[in-house]
Amino acid sequence: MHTQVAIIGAGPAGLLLSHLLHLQGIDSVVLEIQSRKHVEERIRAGVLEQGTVDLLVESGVGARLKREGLVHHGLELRFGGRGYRIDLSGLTGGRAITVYAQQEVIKDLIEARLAASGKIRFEVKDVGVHDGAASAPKVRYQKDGVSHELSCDFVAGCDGYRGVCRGSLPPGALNFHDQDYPFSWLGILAETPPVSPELIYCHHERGFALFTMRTNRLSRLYLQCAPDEDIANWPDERIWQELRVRLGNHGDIALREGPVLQKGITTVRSFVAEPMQHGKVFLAGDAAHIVPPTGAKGLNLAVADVRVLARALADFYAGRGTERLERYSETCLRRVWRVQRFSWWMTSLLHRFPDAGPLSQRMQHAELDYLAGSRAAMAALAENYVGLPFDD
Ligand code: RFL
Ligand code: PHB
Repeated sequence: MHTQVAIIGAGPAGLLLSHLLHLQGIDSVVLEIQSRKHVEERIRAGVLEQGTVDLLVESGVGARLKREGLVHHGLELRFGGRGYRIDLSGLTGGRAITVYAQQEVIKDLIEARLAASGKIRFEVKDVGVHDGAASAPKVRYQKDGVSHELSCDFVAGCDGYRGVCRGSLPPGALNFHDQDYPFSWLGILAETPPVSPELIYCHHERGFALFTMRTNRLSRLYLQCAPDEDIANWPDERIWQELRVRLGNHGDIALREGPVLQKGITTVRSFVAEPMQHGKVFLAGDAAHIVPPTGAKGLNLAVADVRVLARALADFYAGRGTERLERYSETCLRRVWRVQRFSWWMTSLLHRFPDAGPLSQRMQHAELDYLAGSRAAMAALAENYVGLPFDD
């Protein structure tokens, strides 16, 4: 079988790329190791930048997002016993973020692809990319015990951090930049109303906590924990107790304990693979980079990558040349590094670093204090949080 673009991975990057290519009349096949149910239920990100929302709406997959997404014009930073509102919209000329769960974006994209007879192969096995540097790359995989070979013009590696595409490239083709942090995030999804209509990022001497939401009845709550934390050490009562302590008493809607629907631990990491392309293989999203979750950027960065890739492939197939394709990695990496910097900065600002001495702690408090009193510093946070403008 032949397709123009073989897309590995049906996460936000792979599905949106397939959708954007379809709008340009470009054929693709998406290969996914998990089942449709699994990818539609996987709980992850929740914050969409303005540019992400605009792209989803403009490309025709934003109707439910517009109806059900919660538009937020601000967020709160809480530390030293006080809360400070960052007026995201007031500081950015009216831009905002939208809270809409990643798995809802996934559902909307899968529905749109299937309604347009798009080809998504779920539950494939042993995906392998061959001859990625050649003019005719091939992707081999197994489905229901049968071996398949897909020949294509390009491979889009949208298979996340643990995928196979990055590793299929010759040794030395990419450089890797990697940093681990001395903590992880313990996250729960709970059936309880949010304590505030806006997100609350708390810096506390016992560690960072984040109060976010999915709907008016569903809260998403995170706690900084040890990097190698065993989830068995965190029965629900301990999580609620710790959340209450780190939130403090600020006249919020009371934090009510509700059924915990999901509980998990997320590694906090910065990672970049450079360049994001080799031969006919283009990496996008988490396959090429990971940001710590504090800036809420991973999904948004995946969307920004595939926007660039879709435009570059559209130019190529319309006979407008290869310039955008050749600049793919350079264009994406400019944004990737700026977003890495912001995510690292938010992480450094808000977490408790176990080995930080008194000087580093005082510096951190001074930076929080400066932020709380400076419109310019708040504007810098707001501008990055709502999302930097697309480059081209
Ligand atoms: P994904 O979503 O990991 O999708 C990759 C897909 O590839 C499949 N796959 C393979 N398919 C075929 N063959 C193989 N060999 C394969 N190996 C893997 C996988 O099954 C999967 O379906 O990557 P993508 O598309 O690049 O999207 C990235 C985002 O998912 C990720 O960056 C965000 O979820 C990160 N993130 C957040 N991002 C935000 O923008 N805002 C947030 O608020 C936010 N919060 C978060 C987050 C991530 C979290 N976790 C769990 C990592 C909160 C958390 C807790
Ligand atoms: C979420 O809603 O899951 C979320 C929000 C903000 C973050 C990370 C995760 O920084």
